[in-house]
Amino acid sequence: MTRAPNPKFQPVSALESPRFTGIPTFMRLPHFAHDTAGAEGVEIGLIGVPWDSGTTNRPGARHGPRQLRDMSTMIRSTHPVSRAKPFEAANCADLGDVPVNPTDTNSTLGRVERFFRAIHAQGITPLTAGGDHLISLPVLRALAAEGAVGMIHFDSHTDLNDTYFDGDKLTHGTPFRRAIEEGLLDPARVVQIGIRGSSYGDCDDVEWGRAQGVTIIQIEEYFDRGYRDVMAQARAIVGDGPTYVSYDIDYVDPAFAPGTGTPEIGGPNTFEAQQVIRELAGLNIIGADLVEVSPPFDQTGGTAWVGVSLMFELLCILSASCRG
Ligand SMILES: [Mn+2]
Repeated sequence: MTRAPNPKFQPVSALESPRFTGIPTFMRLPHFAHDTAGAEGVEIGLIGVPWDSGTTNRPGARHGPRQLRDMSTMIRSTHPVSRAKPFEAANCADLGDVPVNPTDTNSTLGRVERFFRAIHAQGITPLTAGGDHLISLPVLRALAAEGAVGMIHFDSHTDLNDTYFDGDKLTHGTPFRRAIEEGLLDPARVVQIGIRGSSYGDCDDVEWGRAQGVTIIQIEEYFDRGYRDVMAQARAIVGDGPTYVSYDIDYVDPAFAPGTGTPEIGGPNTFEAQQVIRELAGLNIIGADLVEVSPPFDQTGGTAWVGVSLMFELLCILSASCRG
């Protein structure tokens, strides 16, 4: 925290050039392709995965990263509570978008995995903007290559379903079932928070998850206990082992974040949406994502603004945790 900020990785200052000017990279950071010399020294990479072909209902998350970048130009440099200065604490850069294949799921999963394997080998911690929630699967395939990791997952849905339609195992409702089956996640170190909404059949997703050892905290329990108590439990469950954070924007009540594929009422407001991230401080977090922002369903950009504000919260946690 005491080292001098690296001038190469500073965002454009809004005190010098107004925030509506310039090319909208994530948080006005410099952009470097990960496989070029410019990316040397990057510690946290902000990456877009503009892909939504895993979506089973309302599409549009492929347009998320671009609108998130646009709205992210409103982010300033210092956290209001912790006073964290993530752009000084770690070398952050916009590493661009993964070149996805919008017409082929397996091709895209391969492209995303290769991209994240490369940046993982470079020692870069990813903060990813989706895209629909299936993108977390290839990210985990890359980051958990050395062994199963834990996960704190904020969402209305478990995303632990088995199949859709003609037995399709790869949709945005199935990524974490696949990740557990593939040994990428240690279910005893997985916590899902905020689960709600009508369910398929006999809630097979919840039952299967609990049978594997996943801790699933439905929204009724969350509000009964309060976020501090719930997050204390989440911290204890993941412990100090490597932990991924996956944040679906539909965790937030659709009054605040309507621009998403599968909204569910009865959720946390934006204040609690921030607080739960602040409770992650000090954990061993190996990467994080913010997924399911669908700009066509909120053309005001309000949902994307909520999304990038949560990405800034995540960045403050990641930058502290990657500096040690
Ligand atoms: Mn989800």
